[in-house]
This record gives sequence, structure tokens and C-alpha cells, in this order.
Amino acid sequence: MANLTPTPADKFTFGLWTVGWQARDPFGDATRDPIDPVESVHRLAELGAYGVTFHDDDLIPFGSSPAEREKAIARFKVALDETGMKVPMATTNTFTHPVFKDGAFTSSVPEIRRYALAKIIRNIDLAAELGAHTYVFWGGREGTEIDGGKDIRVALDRYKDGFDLLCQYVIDKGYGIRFAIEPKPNEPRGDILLPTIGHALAFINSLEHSEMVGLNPETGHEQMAGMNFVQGIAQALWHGKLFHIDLNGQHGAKYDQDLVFGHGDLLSAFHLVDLLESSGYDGPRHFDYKPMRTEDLSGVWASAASNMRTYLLLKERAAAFRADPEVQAAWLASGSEGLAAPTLAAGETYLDLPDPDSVDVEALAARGYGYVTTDQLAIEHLLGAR
Ligand SMILES: [Mn+2]
Repeated sequence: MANLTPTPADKFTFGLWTVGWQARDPFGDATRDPIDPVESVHRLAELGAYGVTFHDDDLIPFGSSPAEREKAIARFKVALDETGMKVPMATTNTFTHPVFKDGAFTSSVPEIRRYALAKIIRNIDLAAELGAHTYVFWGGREGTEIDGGKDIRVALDRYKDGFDLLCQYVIDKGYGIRFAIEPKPNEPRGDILLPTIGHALAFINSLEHSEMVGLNPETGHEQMAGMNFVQGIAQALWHGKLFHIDLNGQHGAKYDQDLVFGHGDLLSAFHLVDLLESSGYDGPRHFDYKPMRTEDLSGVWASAASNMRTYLLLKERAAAFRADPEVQAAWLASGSEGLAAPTLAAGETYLDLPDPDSVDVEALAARGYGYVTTDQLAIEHLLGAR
């Protein structure tokens, strides 16, 4: 069994808002006290994490005075220095305050859009100062509950305006920060703009500086939409757009559960880790989860540790799966070499395609692919039976 003790080399990161969630939900009050971000940095470092991430308001409570702001930042920097923890990513809260109830980038009120962009820029400056290379955008309030209320095409024009402006700002400042859009289909809005990986990829192509903008897909968000997360991540990688990733657990199409990574669709988590580890993805393994509302403070830290341990277990199991000669034989039997071969051989053109009537389609149709063998081997590796 591989070493299951996390170290900074594993690049595990956590949002301050994850362990710090006080477990308010639409039907119930907080079940836990606030946690000082300084304590979270120390506890996560002790558990073996590489770094933390934050929304502006996680670190500097909304409405803080300039003096309070400076004090919060200074204390946070001391904690980072004492622990060696990094801040690879940051993001902006453009969803909690009622001013954002009808969106930030896509609010119908120009003054609200201008305020939102100024709030984002202030935190991009802090992110750059703390060494972040990725800035995430989750537009939870960009959306609607009804179809007749606003013209979505015009709202997307304003969404693009905002990204074009912020890209130009980062270029002018020379920050070396890339942007990552986090899709989600719904919650808190009835329907959110850029609901899936695919919608966001298409939107990114319309941006002035599309090369600077990629994705931060989240396990549960895609699964809420009934999407296959592993296939979505594979397509994001194929486009060169997997700039960051939010790992957690979800049981199918329901409210956003934000469970510990792997504590939902475990087989999908297994194949996701296999994909990340075999693809050369070298960004943070960022956990965007929520300790369950039923847990006390000891459960908060136990759940943080569980994310990392589950990832390391799956990494070890996935490596064994990939190295298994029977798995490699199953891939060959399923046609992996044929898939890797270009459809036209070198020098061929469409003129070399066969006369359809000359093809023995019945013979081709008779072939079995044997995928059940691969899937059973995955299950056996996952269960430690091989
Ligand atoms: Mn997230």
C-alpha cells in the first residue's frame, strides 16, 4: 500500500469557506461556530495540505473598514509564513450580499455590474500579492428563475464585457493570472448561465482573450446536471482548458451536496483520479466540499483529512489498475489501437473511402468490445481484490 499520509507535494488545497462553513441551510440555522481563517491555515497545514484558497469575504468580512482589512490580511500572511502554506487560487463573493440578488456580471443595473467588477479587481490585486496564478469565477447569481424576464443573449453580452475588462486589467498589471470559470446548472438560481463544462467552453471561445480563460469544473455541479464528470474533464483537458478543479462528492441529480471527495459516485472518482494522474495535470487538487451539517468541529477536520486520504487511496488503486497486464489486454481487445489510428492512412483522401455497398457491415457489426471485462477489473482494483 502506498503512503497515505498527505504531503505538500500532493498539492491538496482547500477553500477557507469549506472547513469554515457554519452549516446554515435554507431550513436551518448554523450548527457550528465560525473558524478563524488563521486556525484553518494551521490545521490544514498539520493535516498535510499544500495551500488554501479564499473568496474576498472569507478573509475580510463584508463591510470591513480599511484598518480591519489590513489587519485581516496581515494575520493571514503571518499564518502562511508560519506554515509554508500557499495560495494558488482566489475568487470573489458576488453572490451573498442582496445587491447581487439578480446577478453581478449580468445584473440589469449598470451600477451593480460596475460595483461587482471593482470588488473583483480589489481581490485580484490581493490574489496577485499572495502569489495566486488562478482566479476562479463561479456565477451563482448569474441566471434567472423565469424565461421571459431578461434577454439571455444580452446578458451574455454583459458577461463577455466583464471578462474582457478583467482580462485586460490582468494583462496591464502583468499579474500572470489565468481565469477559470466554474459551471453549475442551478442553485442558488433556478437556472444559472454557463450551466455545464460545454456551455462554458463555448462562451470562452467568444472572449477577447480566450487564451487566458479556462475552466474550474466541480464534481457535484456536473453530476447535478446529469453529466459524466470524467468525460467532461477529459474534454476540458483535450481543449487545454483544465486550469483548476474542484473535487467533492454528490449522489446524482439533486441539491448540491458538496460531500467529501469519493463519498458519492466512487467509481467515477476512481476513474477521475486515474485520468488526472495519467494526463499530466499538475494543478492543485482542490477540495470544494462542505463538512456535513451533522458534524461538530472534530468532524470538520476528520472530513478534511478524508478528502486527502480518499484521493491518495484512489491514486494508488488507479495506478495498480493501469499497470495490470490484464487491464492492458482488455484495452487492446476493446480496440485501443484502432481508436488511436487516424481514420485515413497517410496519403489517403476521402476518395479512398470504400463504396458503402462493398462493406460487409454484418461482419463488422458482429464484433464484441468486451468493455465489461475492463469495468469488472476496475471494480476489483477499487475493492482491493487485485
Ligand atoms: Mn466550487
